[in-house]
Amino acid sequence: MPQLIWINGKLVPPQQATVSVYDHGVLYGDGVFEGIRAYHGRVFKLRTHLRRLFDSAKAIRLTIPYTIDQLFDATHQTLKANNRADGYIRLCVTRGAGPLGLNPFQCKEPIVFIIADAISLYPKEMYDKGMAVITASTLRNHPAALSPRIKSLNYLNNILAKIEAIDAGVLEAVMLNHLGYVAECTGDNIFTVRSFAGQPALVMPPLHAGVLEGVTMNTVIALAHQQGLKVIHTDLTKYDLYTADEMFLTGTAAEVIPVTKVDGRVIGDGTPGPITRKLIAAFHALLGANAPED
Ligand code: PXG
Repeated sequence: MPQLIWINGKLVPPQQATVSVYDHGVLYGDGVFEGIRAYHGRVFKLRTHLRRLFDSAKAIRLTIPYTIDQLFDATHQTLKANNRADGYIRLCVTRGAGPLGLNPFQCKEPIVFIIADAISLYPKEMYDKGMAVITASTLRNHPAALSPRIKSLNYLNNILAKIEAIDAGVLEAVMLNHLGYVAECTGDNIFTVRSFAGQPALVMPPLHAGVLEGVTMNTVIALAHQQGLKVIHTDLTKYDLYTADEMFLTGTAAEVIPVTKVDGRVIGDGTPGPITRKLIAAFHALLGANAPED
């Protein structure tokens, strides 16, 4: 348990870090959040996460009563107050308390809170041997209904797909969009590896397939470019997953994790492939004492 939570400018014990039952974050899932990681006292890509937070807030007409610089400092303050150099940071902005009814503009004070805690999403052996996933029957939110670009407090769409995964005995589910194309997993972005004339390339869904623009995803794309790998954004079907040479997922909590089975079908030769392993190594090399905070 963290010792202190940052909430609207104050560091308080968890029992005192409370929101109202009238908070529209609770009543309607009206709010936005970020999940961020700290490594060796450095907060990985903190400014990129904060920019996405402000973009998500703008997309739902929520004004965050702090600046990016203030939340940057508040995040470090929270880590320090909990003596944490490594861990997981959950930064949430709720619409705040207001009268019953959907109207968000009667909520006068958004609540911003920052939790510094630990997270371990997948067992270590899955990073060595690869993980199995399923494709969910629950479709990703239609972008015209609730854009998957918004990291909102309403995760029911993803939770329903996650339940399908757990029911099927695996930990993650691939979500397709309303057109039947691959979008992303419930909390991770999807990459495949495929060779063209003997040259391996990364092949992945475009953002318009209904994808959250992952911070880890963009980091891995940059690493791939540094390694001279081509990155192709194109619509993928289940067929493209089943016949890929390699597959892996990226996310703040998951980092980079190989996938070796989809719907019970073996991907590639059933072990984490060479491109996946090379990108995992390159990603880990970024997480040292000089981990980027920009
Ligand atoms: N897609 C979705 C729907 C996500 O929620 C990602 C992709 C990966 O994005 P990043 O920026 O993290 O590379 C996410 C992120 C959790 C947890 O508590 C989930 C995420 C991040 C951190 C923690 O399960 N999802």
